[in-house]
Amino acid sequence: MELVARRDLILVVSGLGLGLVALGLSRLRRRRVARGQLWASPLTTCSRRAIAACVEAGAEFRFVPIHLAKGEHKLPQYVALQPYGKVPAWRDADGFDLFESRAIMRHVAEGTQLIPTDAKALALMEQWISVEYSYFYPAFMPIMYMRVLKKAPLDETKCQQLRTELEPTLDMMEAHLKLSGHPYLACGQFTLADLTYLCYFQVFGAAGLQDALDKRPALSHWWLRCSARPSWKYTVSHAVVADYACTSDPLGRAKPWDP
Ligand SMILES: N[C@@H](CCC(=O)N[C@@H](CS)C(=O)NCC(=O)O)C(=O)O
Repeated sequence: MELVARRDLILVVSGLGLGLVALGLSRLRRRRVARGQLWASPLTTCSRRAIAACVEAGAEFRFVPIHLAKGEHKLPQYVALQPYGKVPAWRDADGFDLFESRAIMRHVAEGTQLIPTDAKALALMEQWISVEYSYFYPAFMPIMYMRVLKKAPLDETKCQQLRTELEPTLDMMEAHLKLSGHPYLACGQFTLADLTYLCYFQVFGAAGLQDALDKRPALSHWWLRCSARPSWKYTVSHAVVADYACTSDPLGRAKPWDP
């Protein structure tokens, strides 16, 4: 009898020990802070994704503005960092280089609340990031090029056709937000699934799509909730744009980020 009790005690104590180790490890995972340097143009969608991820993740980073109009993204020293000559680009404090905004957002957010640990929430986050890249971006971006950036000749028929392609994704987001009962796309917390879309909704009005948002109440509330976050306000604030305006040498004059 005494033996059984002792064995049970040992089991309980080792169970508790394992639990504490697991708790410690999960705490440790949550404490990771990205450190490095971000080259970006704060007025562009891809840069905004990366800036918001850095700010939201609490990364310690130097922000290096790249002036697209001056062609700074085509300078050889920048192309050595981003071989396509596009923004953004990232360098870890240990010298590890990375480009592509979605890769940067994942890297700087690793070990933070922006990436859920729950398997289903994580899978949903990946689903919505994939929807953004596969369906949302291809339909939205050409409209943005025509109506906002005016880099392509305006073709209203084409815009209408692209909008028709975008609508099912907006419907799916609306239905998912309504049915899941969650305030955010992947779960109850703000994750990269939400963050990756903010750069587009920021310019929805300018892209002539405001009514597409207004007629979807769950999506409208989600946008209000997300765009009120301090990280997003900073990302689209004059502070970033002012840094951007006063820089002449993108690689030589990195400025410490000042929240
Ligand atoms: N897939 C890339 C796209 C990068 C990209 O196209 N960046 C644009 C701004 S959103 C750019 O640098 N444009 C300037 C150019 O192409 O010359 C990413 O997500 O980082």
